[in-house]
Amino acid sequence: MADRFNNIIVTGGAGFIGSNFVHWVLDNQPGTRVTVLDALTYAGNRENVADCDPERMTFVHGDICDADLVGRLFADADACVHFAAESHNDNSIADPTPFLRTNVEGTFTLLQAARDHGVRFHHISTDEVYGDLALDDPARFTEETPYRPSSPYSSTKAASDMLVRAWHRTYGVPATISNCSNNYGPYQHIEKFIPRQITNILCGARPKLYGDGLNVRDWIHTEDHSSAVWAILTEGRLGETYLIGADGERNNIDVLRAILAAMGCGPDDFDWVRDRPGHDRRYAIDSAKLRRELGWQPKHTDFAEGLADTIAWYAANEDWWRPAKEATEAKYRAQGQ
Ligand code: NAD
Ligand code: TDX
Repeated sequence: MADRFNNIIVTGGAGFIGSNFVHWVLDNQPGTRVTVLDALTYAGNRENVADCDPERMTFVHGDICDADLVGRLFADADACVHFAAESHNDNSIADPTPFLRTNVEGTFTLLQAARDHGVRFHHISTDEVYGDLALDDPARFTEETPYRPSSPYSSTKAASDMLVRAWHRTYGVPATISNCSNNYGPYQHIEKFIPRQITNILCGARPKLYGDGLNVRDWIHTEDHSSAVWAILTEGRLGETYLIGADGERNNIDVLRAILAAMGCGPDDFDWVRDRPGHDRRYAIDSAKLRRELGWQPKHTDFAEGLADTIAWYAANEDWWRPAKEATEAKYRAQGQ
């Protein structure tokens, strides 16, 4: 089935997960060409896809809210995998405005083009649409869990999911949705938890832990997210939602102490800082549907090994992250974090 998709648009392909997906497709799907559509916000970096074969990857610098541009690109595409978003919870608390525009209006603009041109649409979403779970709750999120988003970010992602469902049911847009847990790996912006702490240590600064450090996230390597998205794009049932997760629940202080140990620091070499307002306690994904229906399995099941590779990547790519470090930390300092 995969060769149906000769030309796919990847929105947000210069961001963290989008660029990893572009590399995964070029490495694993020889029949597929990719058109990256990315506005290169503070989170996008042209360098992330600079090494891609120009015969197979075209980069378009543009906004997903630009209906004329989006319409032109969709006229020549078989499918769109939609990663572009404002993605950081702390930023959404400081200023929700760009989250409404990109995550809601941008998804609407793409759906209209998918409808006009009959393009297969896969929407990338997050487990955060389901709110949070208590630490002692045996439950995990499934496709049947009610939506209960907490933050401005997750509420705009929930809104975008609802648009996709409506455009599928009302207009017959051939769409699927995936809701994934926390990703880690190379090319992640240094505002996010794992790369912030690694790059702090590399700079000689102390890592920063929010609240009591007991919040749980369900970690998945971004390469496993890519393989799951491809399975859903090519084999998933239209109109369906699939949860993506790799059984990687860990609390923040354990992850931080694993980073500290791997980088030769002591277990208490960090600062406790102000908690995030409305901070979700725990995320946990049950990915049984994806595994059962599509036979997907994660490859990166050893978190310590994935973390060591990620630390090595940031240590070897200081030129990539250094230009953003001071501005990122200045923003956090102003928020008491
Ligand atoms: P990111 O912030 O690293 O990248 C977002 C990309 O989108 C950037 O390249 C940016 O330039 C681009 N972009 C932003 N606004 C745009 C616009 N208006 N037009 C065109 N491009 C625009 O994000 P990420 O962490 O790679 O997340 C990608 C997707 O995955 C998002 O939809 C996010 O909600 C979802 N997701 C992320 C995680 C995670 O752990 N990071 C987990 C689950 C789901
Ligand atoms: O310095 C920090 N210290 C800290 O304790 C930062 C940046 C974060 N944290 C905590 C907050 C969270 O409990 O670490 C956890 C992870 O934080 P983030 O990396 O900001 O991720 P999160 O808020 O869980 O959201 C991520 O996963 C779901 C992505 O950013 C979202 O795009 C995705 O939808």
